[in-house]
Amino acid sequence: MATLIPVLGDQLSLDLSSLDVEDRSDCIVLMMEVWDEATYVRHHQQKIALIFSAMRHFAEELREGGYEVDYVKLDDDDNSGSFTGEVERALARHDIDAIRITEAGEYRVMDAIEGWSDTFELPVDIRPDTRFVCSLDEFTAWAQSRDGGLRMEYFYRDMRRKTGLLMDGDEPVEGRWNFDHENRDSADPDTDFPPRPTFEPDAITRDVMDLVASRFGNHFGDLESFTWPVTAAEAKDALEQFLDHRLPCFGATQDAMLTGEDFLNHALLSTSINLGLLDPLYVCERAERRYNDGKVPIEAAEGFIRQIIGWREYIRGIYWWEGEGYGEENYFDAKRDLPDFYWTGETDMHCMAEAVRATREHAYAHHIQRLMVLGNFALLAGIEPRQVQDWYLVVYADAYEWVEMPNVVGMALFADGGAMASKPYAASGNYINKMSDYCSSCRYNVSKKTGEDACPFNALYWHFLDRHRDKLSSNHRLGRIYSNWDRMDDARRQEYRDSADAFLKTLTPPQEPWAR
Ligand code: FAD
Ligand code: DLZ
Ligand code: SF4
Repeated sequence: MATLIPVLGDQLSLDLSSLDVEDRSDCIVLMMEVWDEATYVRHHQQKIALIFSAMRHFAEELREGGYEVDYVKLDDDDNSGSFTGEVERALARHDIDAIRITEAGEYRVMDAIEGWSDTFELPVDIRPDTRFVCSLDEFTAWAQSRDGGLRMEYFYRDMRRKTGLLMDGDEPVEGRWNFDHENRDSADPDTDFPPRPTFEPDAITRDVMDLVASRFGNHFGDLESFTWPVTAAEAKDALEQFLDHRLPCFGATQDAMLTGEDFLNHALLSTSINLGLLDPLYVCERAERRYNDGKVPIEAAEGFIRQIIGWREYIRGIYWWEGEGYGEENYFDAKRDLPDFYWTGETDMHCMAEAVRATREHAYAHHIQRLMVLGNFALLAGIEPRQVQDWYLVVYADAYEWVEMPNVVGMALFADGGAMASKPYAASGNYINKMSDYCSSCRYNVSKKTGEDACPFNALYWHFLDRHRDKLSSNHRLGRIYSNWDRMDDARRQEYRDSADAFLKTLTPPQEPWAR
C-alpha cells in the first residue's frame, strides 16, 4: 500500500508540503498533462510549452531525489483529460490507500479535489500551500481586522515586520516603508538595457514545443521565441542575472515604457515564482542581500521586495478572501466586447500595438503595459470584465486565475467597486506620453483632446468619468478631477462625449472565438 501524491503543474517545488514525507518509498507521485487544464482557456502557446516542459523536468528531478513518479503525458493512450480522471486511472494502476495533495491555487481545481474523498472512498489529506509568506488563515484574520477597507500598503508593512526584510528592529530601514515617489522616472530611449536572460530549449523542451505546435498551433502567440527558464537551476540563474544587472535600476524605471524595449529592468521572474521553481522569500532575501552589501539603492530593493511580499501576497489573499463570485464582479456594468486588436495588434494606437506585439512574441508584457495601457483602455472603453479576464488568462505565461483575476477585476478594471484599490487606475494619453516614447511615433496626436486625430485615451478618459459620475464623484481622490470637468463649458464637454462615442463605434469584436 502506498500514498498517491498528485503534484499539479504549478506545484514544482521540492519543498512542497505534500512531498514532505518520512519515507519516499511509501509514495507514488502522480503528474498529469491533461486536456482540461490545457484548454479551459486557449492559453498562449508558450504558456503551455513552459508548463509541460517545467513539469517534465521536475519529474526527472523528483526521480533523481528518490521518488517514484508516474507521469502521464498529454498524448498517452487513454489519457482521460482531467485531474480526477487521471487520479482514478492511477488508483487502478497502483495499490493506494490514501491521497495527499497540496491545496490547488484556484477554485476550479480545489472544487474537484474536495470531491475526491467521496468519489474514491479514500482519505484525502489536503495540505496548505506553504510557498507563500502569508497563509490564507493569516490573511483572513488580517482582512477581518481591517475596518476601513483592505489596502495593500498596510498589509505590506505587516509582511515586512513578519519577514524582517529591510527592517531595523521594529522600524523600516532608512526610516520609510515606501520609496515609490523615487520610482516614477520615464526611461531614456538611448539607455542600453541588459539583455533578457535566455535559456536554449533542450531536448525535453523541444519535444514539448513539437507537441504544442501540433496540438495547440492555432492558439494565440509565437512559440519559436520560447526562452523561459524551465528548471529551478535555470530560474536561479535568471534571478542572479536580474540581481546583478537590472535590480540596481529596477525602481527608477519601474513605470517606464519604451518602443521595442519589452523588458527594461523588469525581473522576468513571475513565471518561475508562480510555477514553484523559485521561492518568493528566497528571491526577496537575495535582493535584500544586495542592498545590505551596498550594491543596490534602497528604492530599488524596497520597490522590488514590495512587489513580491506586498502585491503578490495581497493579490493571492484577495482571491481567496473574495471567493468564487469575485470573477463575476462588474461594478460599472461594462458590456462592450473586447476589440479584435487585443489579438491582432492591428490598431493605430501605437501604445496598444506595442503591448500586444510584446505579448504575442513573449507571452509577457511588463506591469505598466498590462495596467496603464491594456488595462486602462479596457477600463475606459467599458469592456466586459469577464472577457478581459479571459484575455489576460490566455496571453501571459505567468497567468493563473488566482493572480490574474484580482489584478484584472480589482486593479485594472475597478470592477469590484474599490474592494482592492482606492481609486480606478484611469489615465488619459498624457500619462502614457509622460512615461513612454510611444506617442511621438503614433498616428494620433496626444496633445489633441477631441476630434478624429486626437489621442483616443483623452476623450475616453472624460467619457468614462462622466458616465460613471454617480459611482465615482464621492471618491475623495477624484474630487479635483471632477471639478476640472465641471469647469468646462457644456459645448466642450459635449465634444469629449461625441469624440469618444465616435471612436467607440469603430471598435469591432474578433472574428474568431480566441479565448475559450
Ligand atoms: P516585475 O515587474 O519585475 O516584478 C517583480 C515580481 O513582483 C514579479 O515577478 C511578480 O512575482 C511580483 N508582482 C509584481 N506585481 C504583481 C502583482 N500585481 N501581482 C502579483 N505579483 C506581482 N502577474 C502574474 O504573475 N500573473 C498574472 O496573471 C498577472 N496578471 C496581471 C494582470 C494585470 C491586469 C496586471 C495589471 C498585472 C498582472 N500581473 C500578473 C502582475 C504583474 O504585471 C506581473 O507579475 C509582472 O509583470 C511579471 O513580470 P516580472 O516578473 O518582470 O515582474
Ligand atoms: C495551466 C496548466 C496547463 C496549461 N496544463 C496543465 C496540465 O496539463 N497539468 C497540470 O497539472 N497543470 C496544468 N496547468 C496548471 C494548472 O492549471 C494549475 O496547476 C492549476 O490551476 C492549479 O490550481
Ligand atoms: Fe497611445 Fe495616445 Fe500616445 Fe497614441 S497618442 S501612443 S494612442 S497614448
